[in-house]
Amino acid sequence: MQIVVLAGGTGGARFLRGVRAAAPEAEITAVVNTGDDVTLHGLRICPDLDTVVYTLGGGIDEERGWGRAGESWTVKEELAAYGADPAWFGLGDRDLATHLIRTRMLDAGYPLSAVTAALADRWQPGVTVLPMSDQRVETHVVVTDPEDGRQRAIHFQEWWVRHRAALDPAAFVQIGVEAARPAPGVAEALAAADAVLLAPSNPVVSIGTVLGVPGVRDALLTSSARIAGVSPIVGGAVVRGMADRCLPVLGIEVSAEGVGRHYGARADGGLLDAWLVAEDDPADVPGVDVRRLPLLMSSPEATTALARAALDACAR
Ligand code: GDP
Ligand code: FO1
Ligand code: CA
Repeated sequence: MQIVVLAGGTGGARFLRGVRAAAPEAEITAVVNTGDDVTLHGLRICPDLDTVVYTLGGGIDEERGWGRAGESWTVKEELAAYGADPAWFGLGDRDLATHLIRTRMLDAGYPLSAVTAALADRWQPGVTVLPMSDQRVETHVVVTDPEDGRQRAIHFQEWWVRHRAALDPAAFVQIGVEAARPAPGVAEALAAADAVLLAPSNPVVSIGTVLGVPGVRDALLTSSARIAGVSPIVGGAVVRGMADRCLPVLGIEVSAEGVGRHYGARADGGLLDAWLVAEDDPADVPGVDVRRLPLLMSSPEATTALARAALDACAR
């Protein structure tokens, strides 16, 4: 069985752990958002790719949902002692090794997909981890500068980490997306898929960014596989993170129904054959097979059950 999962970082990675447990014999391909990627201190950092590889490879710090377990921050402290900007983005000592390897390989001319495969080789995630694209695509956020009231774009990481999404976002812009193409293997995996899953990831800056890469949506829709999505909104709220700060920018209601309608029914040119929502959540999504079940990935068992239900929704 061949499964493709579109994913961001923390939510996507945890869901992927469940898919791997629910379908141990399957060939699973994760197509991961790279819009969060950023260059800081001269290093190329790919948060969602690293969260997926660390989580599936057993290296993630579970509580943070990013970076390495057993981390130390000596280099970060030394950088701060030099007054090196930015101090607001924490690079752990163990995590730094990943960014050093990635930056060296990118500088040597390897595409991001090859770099990701090389890093994953150490971690053995048990799924194929593909960046959505080998071309650089960065999410920037248009905000009104509190100092001078003028609109300007800041990198997503500055908005998310430095400002904790407190600056009202006027728009999300994926710089470079027009020139991007799906990474090698993405279209092929979608063409061969028996099941395609939209992880319970941020619908705007994770799933939305992946879908925005020219060619991805077409590859999804020409796939013979059924497409099932899992709502990242439970009880009208995010489970964690700040997707509720992102959804209104696209006029999407912060609800399972709102996100489901946003993805849309495949019969109407949208993406979904099925939509998984929490048991008490209203979700009238015309043309979509809405299925209700516990949606919190609160334990490995719960996560596996959720993943299994998503795969069942793809079964013919
Ligand atoms: P990020 O890139 O680190 O922000 O992670 P993702 O975009 O992959 O996922 C973030 C989303 O995961 C948030 O909107 C959360 O609401 C959602 N999420 C986190 N834990 C759970 C969970 O247990 N169940 C569901 N349904 N969604 C979750
Ligand atoms: N998130 C934070 O809130 N604070 C940090 O200092 C931080 C550092 C960091 C370093 C490497 C990395 O891969 C991720 C990091 N993140 C940090 C998380 C990151 O901003 C988010 O995981 C995603 O980009 C948001 O989806
Ligand atoms: Ca992310």
